[in-house]
Parts: sequence; C-alpha cells; structure tokens
Amino acid sequence: MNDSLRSIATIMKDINSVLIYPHINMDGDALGSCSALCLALRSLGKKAYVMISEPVPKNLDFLECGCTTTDDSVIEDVELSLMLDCNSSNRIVGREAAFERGRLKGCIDHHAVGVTDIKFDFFRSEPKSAATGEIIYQLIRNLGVEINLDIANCLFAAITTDTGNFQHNNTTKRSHDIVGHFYQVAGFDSKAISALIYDRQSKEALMMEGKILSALEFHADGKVAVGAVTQALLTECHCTMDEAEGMIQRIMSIDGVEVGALFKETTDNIRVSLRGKYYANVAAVATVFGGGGHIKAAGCTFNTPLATAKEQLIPELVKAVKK
Ligand SMILES: [Mn+2]
Repeated sequence: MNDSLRSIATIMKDINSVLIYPHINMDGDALGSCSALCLALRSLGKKAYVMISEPVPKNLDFLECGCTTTDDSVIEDVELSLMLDCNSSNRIVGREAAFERGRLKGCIDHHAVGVTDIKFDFFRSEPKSAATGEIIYQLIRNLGVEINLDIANCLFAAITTDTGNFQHNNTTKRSHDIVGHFYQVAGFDSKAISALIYDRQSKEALMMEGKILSALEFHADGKVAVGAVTQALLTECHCTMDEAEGMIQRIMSIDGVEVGALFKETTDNIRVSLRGKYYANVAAVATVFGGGGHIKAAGCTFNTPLATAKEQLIPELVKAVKK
C-alpha cells in the first residue's frame, strides 16, 4: 500500500481533528514536519496538535510553534492519528494507546518500511525523499495551503537537519528546489534558522565533544571510527544526551573514515548511531543486530554493557568497509 499524496490530501480535507506523532528522540525532521503540517491544518480551520511525550531538544525549541502537547485528551474523539517520520509503534513508545484511539490511522515516512505492526488506513512511504519534510511540503501544496513563514521555517529545519545541511548523499535537486521556494516567502532567513539549530551549543557540550573525540577508537586502518557517550561522561561534563547529537557528523568528517559508530549509553540500553561515507552499507550492519535505517545512516540497540556491545558490533563494521 502506498497512497498518493493527492488521495491523502482528499482524506485530510474531510476530517476535522488530527493528532500528529513524531518519533521518539525527535529530530529536526520529525518535529519540523509535524509542526508544519499542524500549522497547515489549523489554517484550514481544523483542530490539530503534535503529540509528544518527551522534552523538545533545546536547539529545536523554535519548531514547537504552539503545536506540541503532552496531553492526549487535548482533542476528544480524534478523527485522525498521523505518524510522521516513522512507521511502527516502537517509534512512538508511551503514546501507542493514544495513537490507536484515532478513528483513522495514517503514516507518512521516508524510512524503509520494516515490520509495521499498525493497521494504517493510509500509508505513504518515499524512501528516496531526503526528509519527511520534503513529503510534507508536497502534501501541504496538495492541501492548497500557502507556505507561510512559520511553515517554511519548520520545513527548512526538517530538510537541513536530515540532509546534514545538504551534505549527505540523500540530498537531491528536489531538496534544493523546495528550499528555493522558501526564499520566496517574505521574511525567510535560512542563516537565522541555521544559527538556531547549529550555533547554540553550550560550552559544556563543546568540552564534552573534545573528550569524546580524543577517546575515539580506530579500526581497519582508520576506515572505522568508534566513539562513545557514557552516563559517566554526561555527568562529568554536565551535559544531556541530546547535546551529543552532532557527534556522529564530527566523526564522519575525518579523512579516511568510511564507517562511523557512536555508542550512546542511556539509563537502560546502548543505542548506536551508524554512518557510512562512500560505499559501506550500515543499514545491513544495523539489521544484524535488529536495527535498521538507511544505507548510509542507520542505528541499532544493545541490551548489554557497553564493552559487550562494542565487541559484537566492531567486527561487523570492519567487515562492512572491506570492498
Ligand atoms: Mn527523517
């Protein structure tokens, strides 16, 4: 099932209330896409909110736009539950029951579809789109809503973050064409939005970055770089995990590194972000450990101590860089 945006727009025009769900550990694409669509639906006179269950990362606070709520009863008898930038219930943990209460359930995403456990009434998957924000841009146009400044800012944030500021190989002409349209919106200032996202790092976070970088491990003649953020390090540096968000990009900026891995020790498991540069398929590596994602950006989770997780994953990363 892959419904057209035109048919999805037709469904959405007919309903009056929508709760929109970003994935856990929300990023710029998840929250930016949700808020942009929420604003567009409100402009059509519909009741719409973005349902979240965790604090919004500090550098994304401007994307809330008065749309976010943690109260799943904010709309009584909601007509549509819509999941964006993810496609299964384990990506909306804590909010699954609320999601199920929607009379209709929909999903719009650009991730490869794994085993989805939800019976959606409509589903749109575009793995070639660099960001869910690109799909939401098209949907908003299909809804006949003018792109205003707030919507442009949200969608720009979605696209710049998911393309690694237009550096990742998922970036296409379409990514640039869409952003090109935002420049026609009065008041649009890409530099100002970029500064909000990328230039508000605390000095504590920068110090932590230094510690993570100086402790990097290299394997396979420097083709594999492995970093770790532990709870002890977060405590020592007075940082939170979301402040290590950009670390994997820093690791990938090293000359000669083909695969990067960042191990993130949470209070109950080890989450690993994986990136490939030119040829390595990190989605395949993630799949070995029950994870998934894109060929050049993927992730997986370990329920073991950090040392064990490293022992298991590193040999697979070394295999992935062998041509
Ligand atoms: Mn995304």
